Amino acid sequence: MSTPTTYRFSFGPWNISEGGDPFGPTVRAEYPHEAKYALYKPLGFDGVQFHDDDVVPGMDDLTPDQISKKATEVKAMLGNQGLTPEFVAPRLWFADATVDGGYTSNSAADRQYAWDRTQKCIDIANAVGSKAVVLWLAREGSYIRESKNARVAYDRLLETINKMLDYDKNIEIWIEPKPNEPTDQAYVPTIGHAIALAYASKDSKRVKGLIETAHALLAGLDPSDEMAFALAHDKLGSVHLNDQNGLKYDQDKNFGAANLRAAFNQVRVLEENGYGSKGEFIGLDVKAMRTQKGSPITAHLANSRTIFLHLVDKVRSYDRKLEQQYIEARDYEALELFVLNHLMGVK
Ligand code: GLO
Ligand code: MG
Repeated sequence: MSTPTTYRFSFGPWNISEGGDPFGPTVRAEYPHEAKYALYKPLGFDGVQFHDDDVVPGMDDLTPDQISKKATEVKAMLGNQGLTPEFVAPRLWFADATVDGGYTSNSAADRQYAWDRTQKCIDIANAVGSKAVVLWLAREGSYIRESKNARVAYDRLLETINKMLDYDKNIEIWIEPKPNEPTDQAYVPTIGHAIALAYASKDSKRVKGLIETAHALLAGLDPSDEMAFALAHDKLGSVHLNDQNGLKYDQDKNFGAANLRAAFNQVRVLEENGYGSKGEFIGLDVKAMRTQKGSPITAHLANSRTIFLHLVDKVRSYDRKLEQQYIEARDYEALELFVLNHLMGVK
């Protein structure tokens, strides 16, 4: 497997935020959405991840022509900045019609809204020049277990995936699993669920996963093992590297900030499996700290990227012969000390 010598990085405009949270208003001056594109290259990023309405704000009230015109403008803007639109995700968690989910809502009218919105999202992905749509299934779950029929919900999710594959014969669908938040229990909590849906679909090659570190940790799983599972099926479309300090709200901390060793292992698995060599991006889904002053706030993105690159060095300078010796001798005490010393730079 070939290892890319360099990596391409991406993030979404939502990662540059004004610092609002559920307990308080924004704390920084608003930074115009479209001015964000000029920040990417200087920060060392080449890819932009989008929600459909990041590309076309207010899209629910626009005609197909207006949507296409706006998306074409954004495509030109990206072209001018030398940026690649990595994916577009339908934002199915804001509208009144998605209060109880979209594809899995009990209301037929809500499900119709979700499908209409998904078609528009695919149209936007095409117009902006992106080959993938990400499904973060935010509200496809339940707040109380008895409110929805899980069996029916799985049928509806698969039906939607098949309809998307039919609607566009080229687009890839990358499912981003998350076990909870905003719902109590989500229907696609892990990459295993996502990949089962992929294989059950009518064109499994075009259905993959996007693994976010924090989401795997919230499911009580090891992110590097989740990544290895997807890679073994050639189904890791993208990643959202970040970090998470235990089982609490979704923190989106800087990559490596809570568990450097787990971050090292994610980079190790990505490197060992040639992730990136087919153009896959290293996506970062990191949250700007509310306490940070100024506008725009970008240090969290630059710092997470820097940590990733330091860890690439650590993976490449990891003594594989010694590793093998310890594994063969089954001396995992020595192996663990070797890993920790290596991470700390102790010779
Ligand atoms: C939230 C998700 C979210 C998605 C994004 C793209 O927990 O991580 O940020 O990644 O909306 O679909
Ligand atoms: Mg994410």
